[in-house]
Amino acid sequence: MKKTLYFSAMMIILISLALTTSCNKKKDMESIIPQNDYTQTAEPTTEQDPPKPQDTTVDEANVESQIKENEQIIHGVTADVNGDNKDEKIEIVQVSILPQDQNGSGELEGKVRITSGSTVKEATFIKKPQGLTGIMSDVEILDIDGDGVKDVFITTSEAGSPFTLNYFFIYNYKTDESFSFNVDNKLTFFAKGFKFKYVGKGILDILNDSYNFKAEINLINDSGYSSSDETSNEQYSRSWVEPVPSEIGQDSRLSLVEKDGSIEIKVPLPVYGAATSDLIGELDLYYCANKDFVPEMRRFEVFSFTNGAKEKIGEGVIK
Ligand SMILES: [Ca+2]
Ligand SMILES: [Ca+2]
Repeated sequence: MKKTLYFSAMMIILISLALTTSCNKKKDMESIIPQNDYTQTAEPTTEQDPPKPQDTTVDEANVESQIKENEQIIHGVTADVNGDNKDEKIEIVQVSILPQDQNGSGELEGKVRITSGSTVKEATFIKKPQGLTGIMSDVEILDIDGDGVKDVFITTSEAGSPFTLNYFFIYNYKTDESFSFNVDNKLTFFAKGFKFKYVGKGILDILNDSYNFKAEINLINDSGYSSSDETSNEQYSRSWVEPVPSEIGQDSRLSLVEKDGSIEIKVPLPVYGAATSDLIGELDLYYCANKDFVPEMRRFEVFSFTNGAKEKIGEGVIK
Protein backbone atom coordinates (compact mmCIF):
# COMPACT_ATOMS: atom_id res chain seq x y z
CA MET A 1 0.00 0.00 0.00
CA LYS A 2 2.74 2.39 1.08
CA LYS A 3 4.68 1.47 -2.04
CA THR A 4 1.68 2.24 -4.27
CA LEU A 5 1.25 5.67 -2.66
CA TYR A 6 4.92 6.43 -3.10
CA PHE A 7 4.78 5.36 -6.72
CA SER A 8 1.70 7.53 -7.38
CA ALA A 9 3.40 10.53 -5.78
CA MET A 10 6.49 9.96 -7.95
CA MET A 11 4.35 9.78 -11.07
CA ILE A 12 2.59 13.06 -10.20
CA ILE A 13 5.96 14.78 -9.63
CA LEU A 14 7.34 13.43 -12.90
CA ILE A 15 4.26 14.45 -14.87
CA SER A 16 4.38 17.96 -13.35
CA LEU A 17 8.07 18.20 -14.24
CA ALA A 18 7.35 17.12 -17.79
CA LEU A 19 4.61 19.75 -18.11
CA THR A 20 6.86 22.49 -16.70
CA THR A 21 9.55 21.65 -19.27
CA SER A 22 6.87 21.62 -21.91
CA CYS A 23 5.76 25.17 -21.02
CA ASN A 24 9.29 26.53 -21.08
CA LYS A 25 10.05 24.82 -24.35
CA LYS A 26 6.87 26.09 -25.92
CA LYS A 27 7.97 29.65 -25.31
CA ASP A 28 11.16 29.00 -27.25
CA MET A 29 9.15 27.42 -30.01
CA GLU A 30 6.78 30.34 -30.32
CA SER A 31 9.64 32.64 -31.13
CA ILE A 32 10.54 30.43 -34.09
CA ILE A 33 7.19 29.56 -35.58
CA PRO A 34 3.86 31.28 -36.10
CA GLN A 35 1.59 30.77 -33.12
CA ASN A 36 -1.46 29.66 -35.06
CA ASP A 37 0.44 26.79 -36.65
CA TYR A 38 0.88 24.71 -33.52
CA THR A 39 -1.51 24.43 -30.65
CA GLN A 40 -0.80 21.99 -27.87
CA THR A 41 -4.09 20.77 -26.51
CA ALA A 42 -2.42 19.20 -23.47
CA GLU A 43 -1.61 22.59 -22.01
CA PRO A 44 -4.20 24.74 -20.28
CA THR A 45 -4.37 28.25 -21.70
CA THR A 46 -4.34 31.16 -19.28
CA GLU A 47 -6.21 34.46 -19.57
CA GLN A 48 -2.92 36.22 -20.30
CA ASP A 49 -2.58 34.38 -23.59
CA PRO A 50 -3.55 36.45 -26.59
CA PRO A 51 -6.54 35.04 -28.49
CA LYS A 52 -5.37 32.57 -31.09
CA PRO A 53 -6.61 32.79 -34.66
CA GLN A 54 -8.90 29.93 -35.59
CA ASP A 55 -7.44 27.28 -37.82
CA THR A 56 -9.74 26.55 -40.66
CA THR A 57 -7.78 24.25 -42.92
CA VAL A 58 -8.04 20.47 -42.72
CA ASP A 59 -4.24 20.15 -42.55
CA GLU A 60 -3.98 22.12 -39.32
CA ALA A 61 -6.65 20.00 -37.68
CA ASN A 62 -4.83 16.82 -38.65
CA VAL A 63 -1.59 18.00 -37.10
CA GLU A 64 -3.34 18.98 -33.89
CA SER A 65 -4.92 15.59 -33.57
CA GLN A 66 -1.44 14.03 -33.72
CA ILE A 67 -0.14 15.85 -30.65
CA LYS A 68 -0.25 13.70 -27.56
CA GLU A 69 0.26 14.58 -23.92
CA ASN A 70 3.81 13.27 -23.71
CA GLU A 71 4.85 15.03 -26.90
CA GLN A 72 6.11 18.48 -27.59
CA ILE A 73 6.99 20.07 -30.86
CA ILE A 74 10.36 21.70 -30.40
CA HIS A 75 10.88 22.97 -33.91
CA GLY A 76 8.83 23.55 -37.02
CA VAL A 77 9.65 24.55 -40.59
CA THR A 78 8.00 24.29 -43.97
CA ALA A 79 9.72 23.13 -47.15
CA ASP A 80 8.96 21.09 -50.26
CA VAL A 81 10.42 17.66 -49.52
CA ASN A 82 8.67 15.59 -52.21
CA GLY A 83 9.18 17.80 -55.25
CA ASP A 84 5.53 18.73 -55.96
CA ASN A 85 6.26 22.45 -55.49
CA LYS A 86 4.05 22.56 -52.42
CA ASP A 87 5.53 22.93 -48.95
CA GLU A 88 5.23 20.19 -46.39
CA LYS A 89 5.09 20.90 -42.67
CA ILE A 90 8.18 19.49 -40.97
CA GLU A 91 8.12 19.19 -37.22
CA ILE A 92 10.62 17.91 -34.69
CA VAL A 93 8.69 16.13 -31.96
CA GLN A 94 10.13 15.23 -28.57
CA VAL A 95 8.40 12.31 -26.85
CA SER A 96 8.96 11.82 -23.12
CA ILE A 97 8.85 8.18 -22.09
CA LEU A 98 8.34 7.83 -18.34
CA PRO A 99 10.47 5.34 -16.38
CA GLN A 100 9.14 1.81 -15.97
CA ASP A 101 9.61 1.98 -12.19
CA GLN A 102 10.75 4.50 -9.57
CA ASN A 103 14.39 3.48 -9.90
CA GLY A 104 14.51 3.76 -13.66
CA SER A 105 15.21 6.88 -15.66
CA GLY A 106 12.99 8.20 -18.40
CA GLU A 107 13.80 8.28 -22.08
CA LEU A 108 13.46 10.87 -24.78
CA GLU A 109 12.54 9.97 -28.31
CA GLY A 110 13.08 12.39 -31.16
CA LYS A 111 10.84 12.11 -34.19
CA VAL A 112 10.58 14.05 -37.40
CA ARG A 113 6.95 14.38 -38.43
CA ILE A 114 6.11 15.46 -41.96
CA THR A 115 2.61 16.49 -42.95
CA SER A 116 1.65 16.71 -46.60
CA GLY A 117 -2.03 17.46 -47.06
CA SER A 118 -3.80 14.79 -45.04
CA THR A 119 -0.80 12.42 -44.99
CA VAL A 120 1.37 12.33 -41.88
CA LYS A 121 4.66 10.41 -41.91
CA GLU A 122 7.06 9.99 -39.00
CA ALA A 123 10.63 8.77 -38.55
CA THR A 124 12.44 8.31 -35.24
CA PHE A 125 15.89 9.86 -35.31
CA ILE A 126 17.02 9.32 -31.73
CA LYS A 127 16.22 7.58 -28.45
CA LYS A 128 18.25 8.59 -25.43
CA PRO A 129 18.04 8.74 -21.64
CA GLN A 130 16.62 11.98 -20.28
CA GLY A 131 19.47 14.28 -19.38
CA LEU A 132 20.82 17.74 -19.82
CA THR A 133 21.10 17.77 -23.57
CA GLY A 134 18.08 17.66 -25.82
CA ILE A 135 17.22 15.51 -28.79
CA MET A 136 18.25 18.05 -31.41
CA SER A 137 20.68 20.89 -31.90
CA ASP A 138 19.94 21.88 -35.49
CA VAL A 139 17.77 21.09 -38.52
CA GLU A 140 18.55 21.89 -42.13
CA ILE A 141 16.42 21.13 -45.17
CA LEU A 142 18.58 20.77 -48.28
CA ASP A 143 19.06 18.30 -51.14
CA ILE A 144 21.77 16.05 -49.70
CA ASP A 145 21.79 13.23 -52.30
CA GLY A 146 21.45 15.48 -55.34
CA ASP A 147 18.18 14.01 -56.70
CA GLY A 148 16.65 17.48 -56.93
CA VAL A 149 14.38 17.01 -53.91
CA LYS A 150 15.18 18.40 -50.46
CA ASP A 151 16.04 16.11 -47.57
CA VAL A 152 16.01 16.54 -43.81
CA PHE A 153 19.28 16.85 -41.84
CA ILE A 154 19.12 16.77 -38.04
CA THR A 155 22.06 17.11 -35.66
CA THR A 156 22.09 16.05 -32.02
CA SER A 157 24.68 17.20 -29.48
CA GLU A 158 25.97 15.34 -26.47
CA ALA A 159 28.04 16.92 -23.71
CA GLY A 160 31.56 15.56 -23.94
CA SER A 161 35.03 16.37 -22.75
CA PRO A 162 36.66 18.56 -23.86
CA PHE A 163 34.22 19.19 -26.72
CA THR A 164 30.53 18.72 -27.39
CA LEU A 165 29.97 15.63 -29.50
CA ASN A 166 27.79 15.77 -32.60
CA TYR A 167 25.77 13.13 -34.41
CA PHE A 168 23.45 13.39 -37.36
CA PHE A 169 20.42 11.83 -39.00
CA ILE A 170 19.38 12.27 -42.61
CA TYR A 171 15.94 11.53 -43.98
CA ASN A 172 14.65 11.37 -47.53
CA TYR A 173 10.91 11.91 -47.25
CA LYS A 174 10.23 11.03 -50.86
CA THR A 175 11.82 7.57 -50.71
CA ASP A 176 11.44 7.07 -46.94
CA GLU A 177 15.17 6.27 -46.65
CA SER A 178 17.13 7.41 -43.62
CA PHE A 179 20.57 7.10 -42.11
CA SER A 180 21.72 7.58 -38.53
CA PHE A 181 25.39 8.51 -38.02
CA ASN A 182 26.47 7.63 -34.49
CA VAL A 183 29.54 5.72 -33.37
CA ASP A 184 31.14 4.49 -36.51
CA ASN A 185 33.89 1.86 -36.53
CA LYS A 186 34.97 3.00 -39.98
CA LEU A 187 35.77 6.38 -38.46
CA THR A 188 38.08 4.78 -35.87
CA PHE A 189 39.86 2.87 -38.63
CA PHE A 190 40.16 5.99 -40.77
CA ALA A 191 41.50 8.13 -37.88
CA LYS A 192 44.13 5.49 -37.07
CA GLY A 193 45.42 5.80 -40.63
CA PHE A 194 46.93 9.19 -39.75
CA LYS A 195 50.49 8.95 -38.40
CA PHE A 196 52.54 11.67 -36.76
CA LYS A 197 56.26 12.14 -37.01
CA TYR A 198 58.29 14.85 -35.31
CA VAL A 199 60.99 15.91 -37.75
CA GLY A 200 62.78 18.58 -35.66
CA LYS A 201 62.80 22.40 -35.45
CA GLY A 202 59.14 22.46 -34.31
CA ILE A 203 57.78 20.63 -37.35
CA LEU A 204 55.39 17.71 -36.93
CA ASP A 205 54.50 15.75 -40.05
CA ILE A 206 50.99 14.37 -40.32
CA LEU A 207 50.85 11.50 -42.81
CA ASN A 208 48.35 9.07 -44.26
CA ASP A 209 49.86 6.56 -46.67
CA SER A 210 46.48 5.30 -47.92
CA TYR A 211 45.77 8.70 -49.48
CA ASN A 212 49.32 9.74 -50.19
CA PHE A 213 48.78 12.57 -47.74
CA LYS A 214 51.44 14.60 -46.00
CA ALA A 215 51.26 18.00 -44.29
CA GLU A 216 53.26 19.91 -41.71
CA ILE A 217 52.09 21.26 -38.38
CA ASN A 218 54.28 24.06 -37.03
CA LEU A 219 54.48 23.56 -33.27
CA ILE A 220 56.72 26.43 -32.25
CA ASN A 221 53.88 28.35 -30.56
CA ASP A 222 52.21 25.27 -29.11
CA SER A 223 52.04 24.87 -25.34
CA GLY A 224 53.72 21.47 -25.41
CA TYR A 225 56.63 22.54 -27.61
CA SER A 226 60.15 22.29 -26.29
CA SER A 227 63.27 23.43 -28.11
CA SER A 228 64.71 20.08 -27.11
CA ASP A 229 64.09 17.81 -30.08
CA GLU A 230 64.14 14.83 -27.80
CA THR A 231 61.37 16.22 -25.55
CA SER A 232 59.24 17.37 -28.51
CA ASN A 233 59.73 14.07 -30.24
CA GLU A 234 58.50 12.29 -27.16
CA GLN A 235 55.56 14.67 -26.69
CA TYR A 236 54.20 14.67 -30.23
CA SER A 237 54.85 11.07 -31.15
CA ARG A 238 51.68 10.50 -29.14
CA SER A 239 49.59 12.83 -31.35
CA TRP A 240 46.36 11.40 -32.69
CA VAL A 241 43.13 12.06 -34.57
CA GLU A 242 40.15 11.57 -32.25
CA PRO A 243 37.52 9.56 -34.16
CA VAL A 244 34.56 11.40 -32.62
CA PRO A 245 32.63 14.14 -34.47
CA SER A 246 33.04 17.21 -32.27
CA GLU A 247 31.98 20.81 -32.05
CA ILE A 248 35.39 22.41 -31.90
CA GLY A 249 34.29 25.97 -32.62
CA GLN A 250 31.61 28.11 -34.23
CA ASP A 251 32.57 27.12 -37.79
CA SER A 252 33.90 23.71 -36.74
CA ARG A 253 30.76 21.73 -36.12
CA LEU A 254 28.77 19.09 -37.89
CA SER A 255 26.82 20.85 -40.65
CA LEU A 256 25.87 20.87 -44.30
CA VAL A 257 28.15 22.80 -46.64
CA GLU A 258 27.90 23.61 -50.32
CA LYS A 259 30.71 22.59 -52.62
CA ASP A 260 30.53 23.15 -56.38
CA GLY A 261 26.73 23.19 -56.35
CA SER A 262 26.27 20.01 -54.34
CA ILE A 263 25.72 19.48 -50.63
CA GLU A 264 28.26 17.79 -48.39
CA ILE A 265 28.05 16.76 -44.75
CA LYS A 266 30.99 18.21 -42.85
CA VAL A 267 32.21 16.11 -39.89
CA PRO A 268 35.02 17.73 -37.84
CA LEU A 269 37.38 15.58 -35.74
CA PRO A 270 39.92 17.03 -33.29
CA VAL A 271 43.65 16.43 -33.68
CA TYR A 272 45.45 16.24 -30.33
CA GLY A 273 49.13 16.64 -29.59
CA ALA A 274 50.59 15.56 -26.26
CA ALA A 275 47.20 15.23 -24.52
CA THR A 276 43.49 16.05 -24.92
CA SER A 277 44.29 19.45 -23.40
CA ASP A 278 46.56 20.11 -26.40
CA LEU A 279 44.45 20.68 -29.52
CA ILE A 280 46.91 21.04 -32.38
CA GLY A 281 44.61 20.66 -35.36
CA GLU A 282 41.33 19.67 -36.94
CA LEU A 283 40.44 17.07 -39.53
CA ASP A 284 37.27 17.90 -41.46
CA LEU A 285 35.65 14.99 -43.26
CA TYR A 286 33.20 15.60 -46.09
CA TYR A 287 30.49 13.06 -46.88
CA CYS A 288 28.01 12.82 -49.75
CA ALA A 289 24.87 10.69 -49.64
CA ASN A 290 25.06 7.98 -52.33
CA LYS A 291 22.14 6.66 -54.39
CA ASP A 292 21.09 4.42 -51.48
CA PHE A 293 21.10 7.50 -49.21
CA VAL A 294 24.15 6.28 -47.30
CA PRO A 295 26.81 8.92 -46.49
CA GLU A 296 30.17 8.17 -48.10
CA MET A 297 33.37 9.99 -47.26
CA ARG A 298 34.65 11.85 -50.33
CA ARG A 299 37.45 14.11 -49.12
CA PHE A 300 39.11 15.62 -46.08
CA GLU A 301 40.85 18.83 -45.08
CA VAL A 302 43.45 19.27 -42.37
CA PHE A 303 43.93 22.43 -40.32
CA SER A 304 46.47 23.43 -37.69
CA PHE A 305 45.73 25.58 -34.65
CA THR A 306 49.29 25.94 -33.49
CA ASN A 307 50.23 29.17 -35.22
CA GLY A 308 47.78 31.36 -33.34
CA ALA A 309 44.90 30.86 -35.80
CA LYS A 310 43.15 28.08 -37.70
CA GLU A 311 45.15 27.46 -40.84
CA LYS A 312 44.54 24.95 -43.63
CA ILE A 313 47.62 22.80 -44.16
CA GLY A 314 46.44 20.11 -46.55
CA GLU A 315 43.66 18.08 -48.09
CA GLY A 316 43.03 14.62 -49.46
CA VAL A 317 40.59 12.91 -51.81
CA ILE A 318 38.98 9.53 -51.10
CA LYS A 319 38.81 7.51 -54.28
CA1 LIG B 1 5.75 19.08 -51.43
CA1 LIG C 1 17.35 14.64 -52.11
